[in-house]
Amino acid sequence: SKSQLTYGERAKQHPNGVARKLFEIAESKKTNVVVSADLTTSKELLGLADELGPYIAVLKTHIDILDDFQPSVLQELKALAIKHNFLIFEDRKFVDIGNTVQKQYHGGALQISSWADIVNCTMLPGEGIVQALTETAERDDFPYKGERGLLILATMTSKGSLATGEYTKVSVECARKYSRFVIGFVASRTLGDIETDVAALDNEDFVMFTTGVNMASKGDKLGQQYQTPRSAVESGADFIIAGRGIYAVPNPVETAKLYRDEGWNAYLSRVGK
Ligand code: 6AU
Repeated sequence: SKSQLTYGERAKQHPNGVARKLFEIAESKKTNVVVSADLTTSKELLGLADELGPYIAVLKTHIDILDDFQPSVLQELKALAIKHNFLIFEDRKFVDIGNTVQKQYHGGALQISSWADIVNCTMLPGEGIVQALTETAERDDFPYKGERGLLILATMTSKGSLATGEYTKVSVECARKYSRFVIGFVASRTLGDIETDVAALDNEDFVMFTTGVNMASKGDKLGQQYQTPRSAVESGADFIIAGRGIYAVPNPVETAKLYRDEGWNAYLSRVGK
């Protein structure tokens, strides 16, 4: 399967421009870390992005949790993404009918499609949500056509998650049908039946982002469940998403390097290097 190939090899073969860029960044910076920058002021968010930029492949945002949001923060984030060569993933988890998610993706106060390389959606609404997002990203009048990608949230890390079974199965089917825009999944193979589903075809290369990654904790009081970077990569993660394990410790930079090293070494073992 594709998880035996190096990021560099996958970069050369992948039909989607964002996936290619992602793999190129991972290969050149030797990192598969995505930092979940769940901070609530612009100053903290930008500060973390600048400090951790050299060690991460992707910065994941929840832009709607900023207390002091102003459009200028997006310009500054973009500038940092260029400075440090990382992609931006807005963890918006679209979950609505096609007509609504198209407006939420492009419009409103946040104009997500103008700055986020990657977004995600849930499969709760059914195929229509992926169809709507794919069609709108492929329109000739969309200025970022070909420079954007979608991840489907195929399993969830929270205790008692309902994103299992049939839900996960439809996630995989939809990713296949709309693979022009869907570059992969947010999922943990250890949590669902996604392994058998994704392993089935060989002519495809979905990127697996695994969240719920923490080196120092097993979970939180609100039902979050953690595994280590190594365990995530060993069970198929291409990119590991870590939030509090990195930003809520005394030394985020040193800690980000530890996550990078553990994630990278697990990847090297997986590809046999
Ligand atoms: O490392 P943490 O627990 O501080 O943060 C985990 C981050 C949060 C969640 O909103 C997000 O990952 N997340 C997701 C995503 C990325 O879609 C899915 C999921 O199942 N669990 C989860 O924690 O920003």
